[in-house]
Amino acid sequence: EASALHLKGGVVVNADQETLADLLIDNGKVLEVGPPGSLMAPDAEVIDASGKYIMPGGIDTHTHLDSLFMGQNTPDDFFSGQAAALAGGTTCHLDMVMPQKGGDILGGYARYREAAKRSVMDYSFHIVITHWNDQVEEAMGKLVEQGLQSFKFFMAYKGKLQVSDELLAHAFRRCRQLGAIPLVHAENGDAIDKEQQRLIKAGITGPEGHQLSRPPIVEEEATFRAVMFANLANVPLFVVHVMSRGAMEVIAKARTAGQRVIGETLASAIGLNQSLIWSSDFTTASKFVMSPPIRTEEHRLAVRAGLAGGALQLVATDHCGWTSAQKALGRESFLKMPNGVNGIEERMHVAWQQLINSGLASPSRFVEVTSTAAAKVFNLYPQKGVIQAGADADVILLDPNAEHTISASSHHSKGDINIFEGNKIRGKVVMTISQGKVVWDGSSLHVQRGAGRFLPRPAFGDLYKGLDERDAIRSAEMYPYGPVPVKRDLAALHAKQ
Ligand code: DUC
Ligand code: ZN
Ligand code: ZN
Ligand code: ZN
Repeated sequence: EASALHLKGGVVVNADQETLADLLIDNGKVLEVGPPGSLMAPDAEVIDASGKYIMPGGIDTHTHLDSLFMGQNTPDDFFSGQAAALAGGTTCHLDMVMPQKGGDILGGYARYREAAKRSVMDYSFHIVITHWNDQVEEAMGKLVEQGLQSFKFFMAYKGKLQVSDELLAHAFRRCRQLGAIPLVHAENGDAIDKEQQRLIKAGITGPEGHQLSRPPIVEEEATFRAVMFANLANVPLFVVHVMSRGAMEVIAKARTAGQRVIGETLASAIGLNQSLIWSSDFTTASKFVMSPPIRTEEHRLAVRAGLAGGALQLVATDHCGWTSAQKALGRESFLKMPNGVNGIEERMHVAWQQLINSGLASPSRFVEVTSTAAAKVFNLYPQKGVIQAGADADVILLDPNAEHTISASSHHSKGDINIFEGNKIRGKVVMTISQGKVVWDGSSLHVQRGAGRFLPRPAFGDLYKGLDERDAIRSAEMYPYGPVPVKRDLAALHAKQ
């Protein structure tokens, strides 16, 4: 049993306001927030938060822990990946359940639930769907009943994960019917496949071939197509890893027209440009190979401004950090290079540097794009994503004046690569509190294997009835057609289709 905590003298930041306030934490929850000096808790451990921001812990909406991808197992499992996350101020994440051989969706999900028993912080999942039949439709219904309300579709990785337009059309309707939200990896896999063949034939086999085969337009086109299918099915849409200006503009335009589209960008998109991909040194270039690719400085600045200004809604990581030995598998051909980069530990610091130190955004907006929006979109709010009485005590203290440098030599992730190597950051998470306990004190981790909890997330519908419609992210009324009744009778559901 952890003792109660009394945080004094800090600035409490939520998505809607910043106030000088004290905070009482007990029993894993925020007990009270009040004016400085107003809270009484004689037995609580006092933490001096003066000069620091007190913010909701980060929520990373997009990670790949303990996963098999492109024939490789990710170095980070739920223990190491989450420990790294906590050291970087992220206290909750949503991991991608990748399909297993044979495509058994419920079996694949069960494997992840088992792997997540090592967890040190709270988590949930998105379920990746790669094929379609009656069993899949039924499995989706069962998963929604178990508290999973988000399904991911890959529009790239031809012959492997890629789904057809026909599947998207059918699956988006199924999501709408279930009150679930579809996620898309938006890149035109057919176009990429042709470009890859053309480049390999021309003898371009290095990491630059990866970059050349996936230009921004293949991302923009697929984003548009997904938005169109979501419009047809009258379902909200979540576009993962928006890396380019064009894709962002497609999303912004749809939102302006009233469509519920959520754009997720990444720490790598706002923090880095692609310059090092063109390095003649294979080891250097290979570190940055991910899909969609990290783009030019022009795109970085556009996406960063979009995140600050509201064209994009949140920032995640797509954390899938490989070792240099795994990256070396792509020496012969970029087609064999495991795609992916680290970020689960660095995201909060990179976002702080890029949004706050650039002067583009306020601490409130930082909280919104790193935590609150994620909680709302994925139905974890107000348990997560806000500091108020009754919320989970997932809280960070950030010292805006502390400086540090990101490096693989000091990170907690198991990969030996850090794409943000050498980045100097002003602003440091000096304390992370997870479930009411101090798990990171600015230099050491105090985590407990198995402490993390699976968070069931109800489908949209009755839950959000009556919430404020003007909410920035408008998740209160995520569905343009109003609250969806959550039906449990699959036979009846199917008969209606
Ligand atoms: N892209 C990556 O780079 N890694 C993991 C999955 C993905 O789509
Ligand atoms: Zn993806
Ligand atoms: Zn991913
Ligand atoms: Zn059907």
